[in-house]
Amino acid sequence: MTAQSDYPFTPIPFTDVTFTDNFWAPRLQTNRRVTLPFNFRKCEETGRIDNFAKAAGWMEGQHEGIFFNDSDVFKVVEGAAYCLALSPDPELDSYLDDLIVKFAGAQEEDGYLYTARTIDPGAVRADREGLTRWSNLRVNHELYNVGHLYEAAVAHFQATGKRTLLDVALKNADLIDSVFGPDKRRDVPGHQEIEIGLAKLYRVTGDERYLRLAKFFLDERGHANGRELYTNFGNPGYMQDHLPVVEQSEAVGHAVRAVYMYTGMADVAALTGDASYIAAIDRLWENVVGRKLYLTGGIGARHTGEAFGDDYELPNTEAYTETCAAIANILWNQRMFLLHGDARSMDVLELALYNGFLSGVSLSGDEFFYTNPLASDGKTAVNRGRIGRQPWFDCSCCPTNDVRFIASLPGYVYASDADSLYVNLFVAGEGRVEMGGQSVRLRQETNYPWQGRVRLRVDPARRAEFALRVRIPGWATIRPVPSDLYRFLDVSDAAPALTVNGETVTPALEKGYAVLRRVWQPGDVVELALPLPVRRVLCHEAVEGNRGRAALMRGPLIYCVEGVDNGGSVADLSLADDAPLTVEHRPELLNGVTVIRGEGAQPFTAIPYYAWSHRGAGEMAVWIEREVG
Ligand code: FUB
Ligand code: ZN
Repeated sequence: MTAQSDYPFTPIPFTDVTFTDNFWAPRLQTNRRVTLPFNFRKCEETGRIDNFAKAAGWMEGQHEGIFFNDSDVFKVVEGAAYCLALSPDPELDSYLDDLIVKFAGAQEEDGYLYTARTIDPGAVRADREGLTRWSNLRVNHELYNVGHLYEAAVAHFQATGKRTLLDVALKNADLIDSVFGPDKRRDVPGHQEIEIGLAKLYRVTGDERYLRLAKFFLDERGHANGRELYTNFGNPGYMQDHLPVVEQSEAVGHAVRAVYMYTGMADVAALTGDASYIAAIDRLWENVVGRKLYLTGGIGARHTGEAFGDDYELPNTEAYTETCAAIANILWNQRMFLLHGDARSMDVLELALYNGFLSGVSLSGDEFFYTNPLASDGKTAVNRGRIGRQPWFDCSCCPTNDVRFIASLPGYVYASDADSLYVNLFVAGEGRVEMGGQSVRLRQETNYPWQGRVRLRVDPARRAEFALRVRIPGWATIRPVPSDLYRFLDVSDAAPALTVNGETVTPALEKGYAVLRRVWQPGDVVELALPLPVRRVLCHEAVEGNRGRAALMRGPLIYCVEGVDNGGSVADLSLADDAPLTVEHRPELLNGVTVIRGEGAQPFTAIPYYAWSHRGAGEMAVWIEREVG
């Protein structure tokens, strides 16, 4: 295996992009001020942090909670490191220093870090932690936990320049590398994640052993090599161990595991140039986007096994659509963009971002959805056995994932290659990028997603020739998602329009980007006008639950109807195809939302899906019955 450079497209790092908008900037503030400290407090209250002190021998007591709880702390640390990178905070910095001392204390002499065993090796169970190290990888998350450690360590090192956590991570990775490999122990983690972490360790150290190990864990899947292939819940593909990864074409099994794996494959493909990996994840992407994607960008239909369903198995009330799976979908689609430079991946990413992911975090930042169904009777407990948003869960993978993801969001807006600058998301704020050997400042002014006008000031330090590639979202032209899974009911003649310095331009569209190639001058202004009519969306007939139903979409936002706005019930609501629909911005409602009003025989109000369940339990539906006749 020869390491090659990296992805052909490079994201502009989140540290070089700032948000000043009214939609995301407040979310990032809430994440920093509420969600982050809240997550740390919960990790303290639930013994997740004490587990490290106990493993270090500094505290008495048994391991508390689930055997993969270490990973939650690592994920929050990763989020904290991103916050630190964005703005210095001595208190947070020293809180992390203290935590890292505990992690280092919990680490065994040879690098092993897994508090569930170290605290009391006699208290482990064969069917959980495994009686000895690595003996129950199918279940025990020994390798999953440290994948999150590696991601946190790289983030902390990059934010602070301190090697403390990175040294803990490398010592652990060196141990794993000494145990696993083609001539050593041949096994794979039951839950993928270490592959992503190892790719990051490789990037930061340049040490090819980490990249080789990531590739080993991927290549070993689906090959027995002396072990029994992993299955669960009667599902041979539950852990994506049913076939060699390069032969996989259908997304099956546990959704987070699967999509972390596809993300890791993209990283390894970018770093090694392995075309068979790319061919496999391209096929898997077609399968997910064509047959297994909710209109909200959520994935993973089944509660049993937190898993993908069969093709077109996309129930609404029973949808599992875990928040972590929406995050995984975003991580994967960013990588797919970085491989191919195709806006279709950004269309999927944007859909998941504004809908299936965002519904998972309350406006206040301290209540969460684990599952994100597309319909609710308001009575059935679906959110890990509870009704409505919850502050925490025994398995709190989602709240802890939210923290790290939101903090890193500015890194998804822009990207570049040798001669092009890509504008992928529309968020008011500033960015800075090196193009053609000089610094270019970008300033977006927009009230997206409520309004479709985007004013982009392009400020190179000196005249510079490059192509500015502005994403024209699929929803603004032909289709809500880049497949035939969903389609617009009506044809809209409103088309996106672009001007440069006030003059209308009609640039070529390449891979979903309007290509503006010119010599840019300081102060040049590009204006994009994306029409935002309310669109009715229909679903592929093969999805049983959506037959005869329509959903409402405006820009990247999917809407839902909630009982509280509609006389208590939405179950019997129906919508005529020609019923007039109007919009109204309501600054006082749900931190400011644009609502859709149906003005037909049955008047109704719809709100953005992400904002549902903030006003008590009640009925909710994304897909509304179409009135016949
Ligand atoms: O197993 C670790 C995490 O917990 C998974 O990613 C989630 O689906 C939840 O099961
Ligand atoms: Zn989760």
